[in-house]
Amino acid sequence: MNKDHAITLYDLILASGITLSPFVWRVKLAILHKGFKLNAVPTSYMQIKTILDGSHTRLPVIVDGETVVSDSLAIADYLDRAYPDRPSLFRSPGERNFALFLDGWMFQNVVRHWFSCYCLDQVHLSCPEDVEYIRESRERLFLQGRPMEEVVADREQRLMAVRPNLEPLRMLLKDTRWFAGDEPDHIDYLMLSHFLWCASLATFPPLARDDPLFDWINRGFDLFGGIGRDDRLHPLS
Ligand SMILES: N[C@@H](CCC(=O)N[C@@H](CS)C(=O)NCC(=O)O)C(=O)O
Repeated sequence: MNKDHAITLYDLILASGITLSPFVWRVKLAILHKGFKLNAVPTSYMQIKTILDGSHTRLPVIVDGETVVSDSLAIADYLDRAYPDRPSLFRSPGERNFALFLDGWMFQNVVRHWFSCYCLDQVHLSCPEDVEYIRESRERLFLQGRPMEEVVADREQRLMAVRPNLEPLRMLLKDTRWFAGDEPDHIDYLMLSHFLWCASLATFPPLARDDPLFDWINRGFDLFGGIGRDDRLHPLS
């Protein structure tokens, strides 16, 4: 295979064509970090079952030559295993553990709350064929059957209340340029993927303008020619 070949990524998109899924965002960043070209195939939720052999139910899925890999963590591990001569996504097993911990912490303490504030935006911004599925499945699986309009009603106050939960990230970033140290790697991409997901949906911003996290967020959104500088993304403050 050509050393600069493109890796195909089945991308999960909103109606505007922008990526939605945090799991896809992190894989996009990972492929670019490895120095590959990205061949993103826009895919709606309803189209997932039509890709490749029809066996896939979730994205991301990548195709690299003859190899098909699904699941964002398995994809990162595959890229490091298959291309050890290129920049590592995880520089050590300890760093990988820390990255997984931080990712789980972020889901539990921040993303879960943000989701309940932005679920209705997802319905409004989804591809037409996804709208009904997203509303029904998200209300049933994640919102205890409550109508989204009711769930998001007090979101402005709740978004304010989530801001202090991000304090451990602010503390950490006081002493380090990236979560991974002097240069970003997959720890930063996992964390950036949450803010990119949020920006894909946030018709009302989650953060204050003077949030010190913006130093890192802005540098992250500038990576790879400005991956987070897309007009279809919403401002985070
Ligand atoms: N553990 C998987 C999770 C992937 C995942 O849950 N993807 C969601 C999008 S965020 C999906 O494809 N959902 C399909 C559906 O809900 O029908 C990974 O890390 O890739």
